[in-house]
Amino acid sequence: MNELDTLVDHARTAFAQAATPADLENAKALFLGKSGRVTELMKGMAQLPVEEKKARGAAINVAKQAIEAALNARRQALADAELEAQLRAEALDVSLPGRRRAGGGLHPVSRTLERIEAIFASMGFDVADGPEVESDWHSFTSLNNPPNHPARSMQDTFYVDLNGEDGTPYNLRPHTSPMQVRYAHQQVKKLAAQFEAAERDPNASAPEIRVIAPGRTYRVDSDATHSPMFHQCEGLWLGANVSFKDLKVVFTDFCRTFFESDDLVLRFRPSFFPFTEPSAEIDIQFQSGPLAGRWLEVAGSGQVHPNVVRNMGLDPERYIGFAFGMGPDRLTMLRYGVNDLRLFFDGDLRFLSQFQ
Ligand code: 2U9
Repeated sequence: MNELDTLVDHARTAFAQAATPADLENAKALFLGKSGRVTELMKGMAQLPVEEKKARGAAINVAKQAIEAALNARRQALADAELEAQLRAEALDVSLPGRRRAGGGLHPVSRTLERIEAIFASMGFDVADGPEVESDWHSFTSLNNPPNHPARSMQDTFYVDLNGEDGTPYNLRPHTSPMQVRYAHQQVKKLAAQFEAAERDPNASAPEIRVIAPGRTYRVDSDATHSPMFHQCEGLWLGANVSFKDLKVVFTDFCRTFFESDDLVLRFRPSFFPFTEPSAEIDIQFQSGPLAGRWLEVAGSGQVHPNVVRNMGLDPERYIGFAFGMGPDRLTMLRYGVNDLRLFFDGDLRFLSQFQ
């Protein structure tokens, strides 16, 4: 093999060993560059006798073309390999099943609220709604709270930087009671003729107020069993002669239905609230299951205070009845065995998807 064949062989080997386009350009420079081997051979022709130059030049040219052909072949091979790698990386397996959007579902507390509403609707209760930003009168004064009651303090209630016409600041309602006051006023206006007839004719059946008020409420509090935003559901039944007995019957029926436990036992513990008198905390006791035998507080209740009946636009001499307040978040924790209230509001789908 002569020197030119050996040169072409070395060039082919060097190009074959170039792993990237940059390596290949460096290898090209060694053979075809300004100071490459082929350029040196061409320069070396200057010393040859004239009759040898032509043949020598032709032979070097053949070698140069062979080296350029090897260079282009390697360039193409590297480009093909790059394209192949890119196509493999971006390959889309169209035979894979489609990525379906996960189905949504109801939040566990929403399920509880729907369940509470369905049970009380079956007992003839209406469902009230109302504003979450409330006036001082609806949240406190109408409910017989004295001016300096601790519930009004900034430690317990969130206030909005806006005052009502009476100069008192608006608040984020700390309970759902205001909706019941609003509902009663609406009913008195809507059923005015019936209320007036009942005033005139003692035998006329007095219209009743029978309503629950579920919704979000806000208090300055936060730990495993308290959240700044939580849910409450209060209930109210006012009529000519709605007694504490009716409260015990209605709430016992509700709890046994809600917890699907016919032998659930309730106890009514004397307590105090400004808006009811007498007042009672309500505890339940399961007779079987993991919570059997333990008394669990689930609500507060009582006969509506006469001042509150009056603030609802009714005559407390003619309308009496009970009210209660419970925490749907707490009922949900009991029903599903959840021990940290904050889990409901973190938005972690790993927790929430267990309730679908
Ligand atoms: C009107 C008149 C009376 C609602 C009531 C309670 C007792 C009570 C809380 C306990 C903790 C709710 O679960 S909780 O967050 N509530 O204890 N609420 S009586 O009394 C009313 C409401 C509206 C017009």
